[in-house]
Amino acid sequence: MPTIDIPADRNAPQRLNSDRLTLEFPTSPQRFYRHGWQSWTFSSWLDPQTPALPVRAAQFRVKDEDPPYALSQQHTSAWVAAVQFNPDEIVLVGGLDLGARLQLEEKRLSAFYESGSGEWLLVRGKEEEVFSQYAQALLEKYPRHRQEKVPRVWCSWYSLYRFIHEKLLRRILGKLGDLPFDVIQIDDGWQISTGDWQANHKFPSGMADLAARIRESGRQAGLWLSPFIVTPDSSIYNHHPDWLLRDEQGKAVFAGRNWSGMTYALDVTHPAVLEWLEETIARVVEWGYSYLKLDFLYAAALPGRRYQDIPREAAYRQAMQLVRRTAPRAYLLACGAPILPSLGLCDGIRIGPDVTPYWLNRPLSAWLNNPNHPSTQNALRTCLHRLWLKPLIDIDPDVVYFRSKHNALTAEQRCLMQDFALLCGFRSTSDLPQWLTASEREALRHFLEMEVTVEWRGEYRYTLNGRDVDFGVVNPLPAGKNVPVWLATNLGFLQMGIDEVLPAVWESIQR
Ligand code: 9PG
Repeated sequence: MPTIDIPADRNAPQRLNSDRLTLEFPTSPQRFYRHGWQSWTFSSWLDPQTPALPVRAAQFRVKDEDPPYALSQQHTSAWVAAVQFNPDEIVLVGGLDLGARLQLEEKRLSAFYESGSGEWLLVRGKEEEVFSQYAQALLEKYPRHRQEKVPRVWCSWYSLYRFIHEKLLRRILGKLGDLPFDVIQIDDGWQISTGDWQANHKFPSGMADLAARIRESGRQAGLWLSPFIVTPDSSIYNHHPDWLLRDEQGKAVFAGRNWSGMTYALDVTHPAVLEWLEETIARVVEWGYSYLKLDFLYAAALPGRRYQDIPREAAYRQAMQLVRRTAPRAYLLACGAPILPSLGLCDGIRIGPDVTPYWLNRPLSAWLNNPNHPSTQNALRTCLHRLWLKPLIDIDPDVVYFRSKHNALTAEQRCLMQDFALLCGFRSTSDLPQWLTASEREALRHFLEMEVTVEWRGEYRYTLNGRDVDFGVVNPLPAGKNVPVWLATNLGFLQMGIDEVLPAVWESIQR
């Protein structure tokens, strides 16, 4: 196993090929940059002295972490990590191939490929320089899928959650009027089940009809699907047990719990699954959807025994290649997606957990030691540490809010989210037009239309159109609390029920 010296030349990157390498530093680094595996996974600079503590509730570990390392005692990073010795002295080690992981143990940084070997980039310098060099090296390997204007999106999730129905969406479409959105995207709640991607009873006219209405308004129609997971009520789960990914004991691989219940991963190397995937994607494209938000994608890359014996991230990428071939012109937004294996195939990617109409779900996130969990603060923090991905792919920090109704975020917090979205260059909201005051609606219009000039002023600090903004306020990790997991979980769900579900249900039953 090669032990590598810290690159002597600043800014002269070294490239090497190896299955694993170890860097021994003379002193312990002050900070460690940890990059999360998939969209929602915590990414930030860390104090390496703090122990790597697991998410306390097992039920969230699969959905939020890279499961094989979820209980690791060492700080683990996916594809890239960096260590800092003083403000201008950063060493970055970045894998350029699938399956690269890095772990820090005091003064030693170990980098390895989960299977086989691959290329590494080692570079030393200032933070912005080393990350930019890594992004450039990735860009050579995974050329940007296409360079077009980033679409401005209205998405149904963050107001209505699963409580959508045809009549309500038609009403919203009318009320959006001439607000300059390029895409109206229908999120979770339209399908029969997770796995049966056909319109349910709440969409009696069918999904093609809704797409046609959206397109008549001069916009692209967008649709959410989670094609790599199924729930036990789906026909795949019940009629094609051989399509499920299985662990070494032959048990179906649990892919986490979501709003539809318990989910299980598909074996995306199985020829019948690939055939079904192609049919499913072709069908929604045929319905008229040209923007696909593909969610819970990590499931395809969970560990397990596959029909084809290929590494887990290669299995994911192969399935995404099929999606891309089937929908060559669609805008693909990857969500809950392993980051590096999505590059060059998808147009955009979510780079943080979900936002919420409140700053922090303290029980589910702080008390359970889960900075991956939906919460605006968690979303901003992880996204802030992934801005370096911008040259590679459209980076989606999730929606922003303009509404004050049904919203516990302060005006300052909403403004910070809006500024951050401008920095990312991805603009979307879920606000219902009927929830906006006249001035909020105008502020939204302005946000969608404005030209932005950005200057970087230092770590986390930017000037946006002449205004200084410091995003560093999102960083502090709130203190944990030693309350029982069941109590924290239920209190967290209660907060979601009050702040998220109730307004959505109320809206969905209005005539
Ligand atoms: C639809 C949503 C939205 C959202 C996605 C994804 O159970 N959970 O903890 C959980 C967390 C996040 C989540 C869903 C469930 O969000 O990021 O934009 O599309 O799915 O279900």
